[in-house]
Amino acid sequence: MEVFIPDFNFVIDGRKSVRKVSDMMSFWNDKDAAQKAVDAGDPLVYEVYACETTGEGELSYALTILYPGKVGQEFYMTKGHFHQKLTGEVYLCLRGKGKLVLENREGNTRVLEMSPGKVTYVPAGFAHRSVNTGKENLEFMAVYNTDAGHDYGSIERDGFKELITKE
Ligand code: PAN
Ligand code: ZN
Repeated sequence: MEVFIPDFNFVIDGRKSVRKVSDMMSFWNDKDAAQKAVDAGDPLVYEVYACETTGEGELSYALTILYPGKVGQEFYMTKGHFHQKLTGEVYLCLRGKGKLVLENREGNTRVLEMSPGKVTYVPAGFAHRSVNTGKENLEFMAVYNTDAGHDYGSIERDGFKELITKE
């Protein structure tokens, strides 16, 4: 019997989201500092390259490149989100230094270190935000359920309790 073996060697498919300071105005703690940064050239904060599969039960994955910098006292960070479905996620840090901030709907918070080779698990039900506290790029791979869905609205409205201003 002939068995068809599909090629599962997916690569990052080049889909790219780009976030500048101006794309995240409601996420920054210091709005005046954010406006000044926009007026001074609106720097790039992060970009995401993803391989998004389709189909129930499948996994998708993405590489994030988060640049070093600050808006006011706050380090450059991702917007952060909850997953719409109760699903966890695995982060593998490849380069740089930073923090992964977790917070659930009850307001329980954890701040975890990110450094090259470190694998971090985001439990289901926890919003997550990455923060670059170093002087070089923070680069990491995230693996998540294809059906997870991304809810940014709750973070845009309420923010995270933890503001990362120190290394
Ligand atoms: C990551 C994030 C990525 C960008 O792939 O989507 O780091 O952060 P924001 O989505 O908060 O802008 C992930 O957690 N995916 O589920
Ligand atoms: Zn996620």
